[in-house]
Amino acid sequence: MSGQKAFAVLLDPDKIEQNAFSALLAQTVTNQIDFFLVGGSLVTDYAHKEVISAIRRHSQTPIILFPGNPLHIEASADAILLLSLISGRNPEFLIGQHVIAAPLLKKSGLEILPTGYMVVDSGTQTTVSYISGTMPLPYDKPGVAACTAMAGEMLGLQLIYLDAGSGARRPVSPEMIAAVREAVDVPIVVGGGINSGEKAYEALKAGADVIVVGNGIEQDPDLLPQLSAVVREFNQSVVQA
Ligand code: 1GP
Repeated sequence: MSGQKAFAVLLDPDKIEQNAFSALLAQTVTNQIDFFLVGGSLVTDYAHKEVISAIRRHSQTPIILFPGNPLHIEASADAILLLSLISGRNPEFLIGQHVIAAPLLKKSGLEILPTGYMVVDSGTQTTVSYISGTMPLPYDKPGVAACTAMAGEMLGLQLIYLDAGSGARRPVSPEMIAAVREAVDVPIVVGGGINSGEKAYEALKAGADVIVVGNGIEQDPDLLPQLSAVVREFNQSVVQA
C-alpha cells in the first residue's frame, strides 16, 4: 500500500442487477477506483466468475475477493481477503473455515491478504452477524475496537477491516476509526453505510486507508464519481500540505 488513500467498490454477485452493473462498469472507465471487492455473505446464484470476467473486459483495476465462505474462492480474481472474524468468538470464522479453504487457496495462486475482520454494531442486526452467529463490536466502544485491532496485528494480520455491514444505517464512527488508527500500523479498511461524500471524507480524515462502498452506489449512480473525487482530492490535499 502506497500511503495514499484508496477507494474500493464492492460488488455482491448475489445482488447484481444487469443494467445497473453495466452502467457501473462504464462509470469505472472515467472515474478512478483502486480496487473491486467481489463477495458477500450468501451464495444463491454462483456468479463470481461471470462478474469477474465482466469487470476484466472493462477495467484493469485489481479484483479482490471478499468471501463469506470457501464457496467464494475464485482463482480468476487477483487476491482474497482471508478474513478472521476477530470481533466475534465463533471458532469457525476465526480458523475453522480457513482450514477447509487452505488447500484450495494454495492451489488458486490468489494473493492472500490476512485480514482482521471487525463487524461493528450499526443499530440493526446485519447479515454477517446473523450468518456468523457472532455479536458485533459495540458502536460506542472505540477502546474495545482498538484492543481488538491491536491483538489482530500482533497475531500477524496485515489489514484491519472495520465493517458496519452492508447498507448499515450508520457507518463506523470517526472516533472508533481514530482509536484503531492510533492502535495499529497496518492499513485500515472501512465499509458499511458510507453513502455520501461527507461520510467518506470523515472516515478518511479519521484514519481509514481504504473506504469500501457497495450499497450506496447501487442506490445512487451519482455516488461513484463523487466518492472517487473525494478520495483523489483528499490525497492531493495531503500531498500539498
Ligand atoms: C459491506 O463494507 C461493505 O460489507 C460495504 O457496505 O454496502 O453499505 O457500502 P455498503
